[in-house]
Amino acid sequence: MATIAELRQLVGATQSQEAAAMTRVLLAEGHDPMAVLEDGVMSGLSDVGDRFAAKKAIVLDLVRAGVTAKACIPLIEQAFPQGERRRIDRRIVLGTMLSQHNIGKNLVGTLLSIAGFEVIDIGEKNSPWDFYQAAEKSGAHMIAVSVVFAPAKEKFAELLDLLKEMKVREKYPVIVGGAVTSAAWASEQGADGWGAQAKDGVLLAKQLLKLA
Ligand code: B12
Repeated sequence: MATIAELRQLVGATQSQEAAAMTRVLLAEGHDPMAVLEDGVMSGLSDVGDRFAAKKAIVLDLVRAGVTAKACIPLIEQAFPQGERRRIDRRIVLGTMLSQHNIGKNLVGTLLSIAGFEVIDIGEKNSPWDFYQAAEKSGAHMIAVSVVFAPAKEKFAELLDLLKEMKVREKYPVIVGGAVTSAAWASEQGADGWGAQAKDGVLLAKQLLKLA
């Protein structure tokens, strides 16, 4: 029988094809898709990240890790329970602040969409102004920001300042998550919510938009 630990090992070794094959097997054997994602793929990616931080891996390994994640995650997404397919009339602007890391952001978007929210995905490498403009243009009810590398943290603070300056801070609850963030940091910045995992985005949206 395949184990999630084996998947973690394959993702950590950035063996994309083998990892995708193992993901298929685990899902077919009935493992919980969230556990396959978090304990298999995410933990394997963290292992690559830790090696990179310890200078035991190079940028090419990060690229390979990204390719591996993109080979596995769509398979897992297909296995997520689809809910009632109910539409909720609330728009959420979602994007990655500054960086090109988009895997976590895409997962948040998938889960928000499955939950019924309308997701305005503004993609990667966004500035605070991009989030503000997209929210105003789309008549959004909330802003969700993915912060995956250190320089984006400063920009997140700038986004909250910009919203205050434009006198729309009260209009948009702002939630944040991503590899380099924490609950304490998010609350220091004045974010309305922080999520460790993509699924927290759905809980936060329901709470903050008073749907829970
Ligand atoms: C794959 C990867 C890459 C790939 C990304 C491919 C892609 N298309 O996304 C590439 C090769 C592009 C890359 C590049 C770089 N990377 Co990189 N990368 C990673 C790696 C290994 C995995 C990232 C990932 O996708 N994780 C999986 C996703 C699902 O996790 P996640 O984004 O954290 O999201 C989860 C949660 O945080 C949460 N979440 C995320 N966003 C949100 C938002 C909300 C609202 C909520 C509620 C939840 C939520 O939900 C997700 C699922 O549970 C990480 C290591 C790690 N520990 O994460 C390093 C890492 C993020 N990278 C890092 C670095 C330094 C870089 C580079 C600067 C390297 C370089 N010298 O060039 C460049 C930056 C490029 C740029 N300008 O953006 C560092 C950042 C450290 C720091 N303090 O800044 C890390 C942490 C590695 C490390 N330990 O040093 N990288």
